[in-house]
Amino acid sequence: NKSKIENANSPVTGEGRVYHVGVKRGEVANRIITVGDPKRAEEFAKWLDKDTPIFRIKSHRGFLTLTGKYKGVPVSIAGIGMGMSMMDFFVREIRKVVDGQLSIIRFGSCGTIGEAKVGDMIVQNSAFAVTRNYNYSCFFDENVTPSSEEKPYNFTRIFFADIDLCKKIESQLVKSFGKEHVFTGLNATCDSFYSSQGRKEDNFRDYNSDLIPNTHTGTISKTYPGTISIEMETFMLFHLAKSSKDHSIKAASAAMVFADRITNEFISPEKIEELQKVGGKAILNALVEIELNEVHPDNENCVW
Ligand code: R1P
Ligand code: URA
Repeated sequence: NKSKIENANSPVTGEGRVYHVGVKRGEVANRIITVGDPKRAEEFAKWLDKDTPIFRIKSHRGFLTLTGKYKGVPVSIAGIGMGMSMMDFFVREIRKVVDGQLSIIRFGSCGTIGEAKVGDMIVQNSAFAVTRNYNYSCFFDENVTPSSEEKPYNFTRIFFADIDLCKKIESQLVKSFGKEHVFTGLNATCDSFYSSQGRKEDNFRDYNSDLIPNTHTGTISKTYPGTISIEMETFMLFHLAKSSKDHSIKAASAAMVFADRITNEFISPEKIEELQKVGGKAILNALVEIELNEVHPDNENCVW
């Protein structure tokens, strides 16, 4: 049975497909762009070389992988959904089925808490995570007075992107959007779009009003001054690249600003279309420019 999994520790089907992302060796290139929205992945795939057919696979867990060539170089574009755990599934499972070095660029959307405006581009050269402190006493009992050391949100240390890859992305984005629309800096990856991103909601007790209080002086900015963007995956990508045993992953991240968390402005659907078109090409250019020690499987197992 080709779909049977023999090993619970490393779930791969008899056919060699990783359990969640659903791909096998030869279906994913060493150079990868990850996005959250599968429609964005399809949009980027329109830039791929027309003379190589695009391989497309959608997994039962919502991962979409598209593989083809860009300027003659094999690349994959993946729609992975949202959140740190989806990035964790993706990076770990892809690492199992691709040999040689990997270059992974996330191209997402984000909120700004810095100088960038809605519609600008942010190159995230470093990232920390903000996670809900599930043990915070008030989450358990709203009548408890928390001790002064207890905080409702935790902050990790900072992990870094691959510098060369960042520079290439930055220069491609500047070429496409102009210097005044491209910002580079520190990103906060949050474990919720809502609570740990400081959104105020009527239905839950989140104790998050200090995180981003519509000024640049919230707990996020105080903990890490200079934080310019917030989103939900980049930290995990940088963290896994750093903790890969053979240091074989070059990771970087850029994002389109969809939300201004200081003014509360949100991007229009028309502007998203426009940014994705131009941004996708810039990111593909950066992806194929980077030096990489690629290992391609033999022809019969390879989709490109
Ligand atoms: C939330 O709306 C989603 O948008 C951002 C966040 O990281 C989160 O995944 O990125 P994507 O547009 O790539 O999904
Ligand atoms: N993505 C996020 O995670 N947050 C925002 O505010 C916008 C996009």
